Order: sequence, then C-alpha cells, then structure tokens
Amino acid sequence: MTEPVVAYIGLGANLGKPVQAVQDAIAQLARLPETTLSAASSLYASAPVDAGGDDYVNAVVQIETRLDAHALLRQLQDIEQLFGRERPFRNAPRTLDLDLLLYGSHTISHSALAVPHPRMQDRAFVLLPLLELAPDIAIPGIGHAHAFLDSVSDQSVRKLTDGDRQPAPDPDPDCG
Ligand code: PH2
Ligand code: MG
Ligand code: MG
Repeated sequence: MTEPVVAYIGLGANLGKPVQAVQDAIAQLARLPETTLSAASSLYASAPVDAGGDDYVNAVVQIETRLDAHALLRQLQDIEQLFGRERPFRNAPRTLDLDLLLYGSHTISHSALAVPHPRMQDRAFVLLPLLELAPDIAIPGIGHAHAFLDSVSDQSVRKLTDGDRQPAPDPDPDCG
C-alpha cells in the first residue's frame, strides 16, 4: 500500500449560494475514497481576481490521500459537476471551483494538471487560508508561501464570521 500524501485543495464559488456550496463541498471532500480530510480553513470573502462577477467565497482544505494526483483531480471534477459547474468562458463565475493546489512535494506538469497550482502564490484568497492551516508551508519550486504575502496585500480578502453566514435574527421585541 502506498503512503498517504498530504494535499491541499482550494475551494471557490461566486454563483448561487457560495457559502453553502463551499460548506457542502467540504463535506463532500470528507467522503472521498482513500482520503481523510485533516483540516479545513475558515471561509473568506474575496474580490474577483482576473475575473468578473460577484465576490467569491474561498477556503482551503488539507487532506491525506492515497489517490494519485490524476485520480484525485477526477474526483474533484466529479464534485464540481455535482454542484452544477459550467464553463462558458475562462474564469467565468462558478457555482464551485476545486483546485488541487499542492500534492505533497510533487511537481506535476501535464496538459490536464499542473501542481503546484500556477499562480497560487499570487493570490491572497489562496495564501491566507493555506497559511491558516500550514504557516510554514513551502510551494515546491517557488518558495515559502508566507514570503508572498506582501506582494498580494493589495487584494481584498476578509475572513467570514458567523454573522456573514446566517440571516440576521429578528429584532428583539423588548428593545424599543
Ligand atoms: N478563481 C479564479 C479567478 N479569480 N478570484 C477570487 N477572488 N477567488 C477565486 O476563487 C477565483 C478568482 C479562477 O479559478
Ligand atoms: Mg481556480
Ligand atoms: Mg479550477
């Protein structure tokens, strides 16, 4: 039996109900075969980068998996389909995007799969949740993730709180 590999998956959504989609997708990732979900970051709201549409909800999860990288990618694409993902044009708004960011310390350069995910070090919506889970993580061939924080500090990303996720409660009738 092969040793499990620690991998990181980026989640993003900005169509439909993005908070619900990201939460439900994390539950789906926890059910992947030959895989354990070991950690999930907070949810973040982020302005679209190189894309249009509404703000995104983003998160990162850490898994330990015995799936090889291509089998894992197929599983991620199946989950995207389950959430009604359509691809009308590049970086179109999406109900759910699951990106394989890191697969152990592997580098993969294949027409269907590039790992580490290209441009991940340029995106605050990836770096912040990733560093929440793994403050010392290095991006193979690129460098320590935290070294790129300064260069993305102009990107708008904020951690979601419980208040962002639930409808506001009814006003208290006793308060005036
Ligand atoms: N994903 C993209 C393009 N731009 N911007 C934000 N804020 N979050 C994303 O997940 C995102 C994006 C392509 O996958
Ligand atoms: Mg993406
Ligand atoms: Mg993608």
